[in-house]
Amino acid sequence: MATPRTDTASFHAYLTTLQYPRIVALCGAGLSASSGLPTFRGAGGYWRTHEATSLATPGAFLRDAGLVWQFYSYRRHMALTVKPNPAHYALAEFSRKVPGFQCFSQNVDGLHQRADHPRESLQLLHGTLFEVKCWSENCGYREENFTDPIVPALALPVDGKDPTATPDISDPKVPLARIPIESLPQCPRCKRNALRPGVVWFGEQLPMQVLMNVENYLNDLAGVDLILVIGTSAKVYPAAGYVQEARQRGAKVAVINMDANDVPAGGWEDGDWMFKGDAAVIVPELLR
Ligand code: BJW
Repeated sequence: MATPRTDTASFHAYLTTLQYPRIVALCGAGLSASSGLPTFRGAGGYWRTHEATSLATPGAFLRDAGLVWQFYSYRRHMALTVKPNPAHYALAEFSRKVPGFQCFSQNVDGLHQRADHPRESLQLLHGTLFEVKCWSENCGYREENFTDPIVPALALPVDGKDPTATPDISDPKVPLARIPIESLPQCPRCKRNALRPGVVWFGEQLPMQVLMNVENYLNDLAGVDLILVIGTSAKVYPAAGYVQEARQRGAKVAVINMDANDVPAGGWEDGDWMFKGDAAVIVPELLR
């Protein structure tokens, strides 16, 4: 297997050779880690005693919609509390400078949008925490929603001793209320079903328009010059497959990750880069 380069000089030199750069960033939870949001896998990948990914399924919602809503309500609250970091701003700025740049993001936290990332160069592969939709696809109701908490039953508990403090319900030692489905957000259109978060769970199709935008970009005859793989374990498909697809269209691969072992499927090829460290520091350096 080839050894990736680690110097920013060769990376910047490559960028200067591109007349009409066609560059993709595939982003994951590590991009928002230094903003203070946990990732899915590894040490921070648990919510209470649950693997975060085990709550991101339609089956989990069917089994215990109250628990799944508590998980998402907590994450909506956290995402609203934190701020975009320098990497979100650098990606937004780069997209204003480079017309052939596209950001394919798996993140649902709304931080790209709050960094003013231009909408036309942002493909939200896994939806957003700030859209909710009817559980029934036949009804099809969906709305943007930033209300925190979205219903009173999902308000964070108040500390018995200090009413100004909110105990951290991601800590399994903090008791969690059982919330009946009737107290969860209800669909205002069909009035028969609960609403659910507008994110893409395992086994669900990614938004059709987003899939089309991604495939149109990757299949463009102009090819792809570079794919930046930022803060993602690149284990979840179809997103993970975009690295190989970009390679097949001529792209070099640059990985930005805290963990140098998080290598994209297929391994390294000549001309790739691995930048080990915090995306919030490295991405602005690379895209300046
Ligand atoms: C830092 C850092 C710092 C830390 N700086 N770095 C092909 C093969 C095998 C399986 C499949 C396949 N195709 C489809 C599947 C099934 C499945 C899948 O991929 N399974 C795999 C796990 C094997 N895929 C699906 O089900 C997808 N749907 C689908 O394919 O539908 C087909 C279909 C067609 C027609 C009809 C019906 C269906 C859907 C996948 C949806 C994933 N959803 C989630 C939850 C979203 C909602 C939510 O947020 O709760 O998306 S799961 C979770 O994983 C979330 C993330 O977006 C996604 C990726 O995780 P990410 O972002 O990479 O995070 P981590 O934690 O894994 O990595 C963080 C990285 O950051 C690490 O590397 C750290 O080192 C690093 N890091 N701090 C830089 N400061």
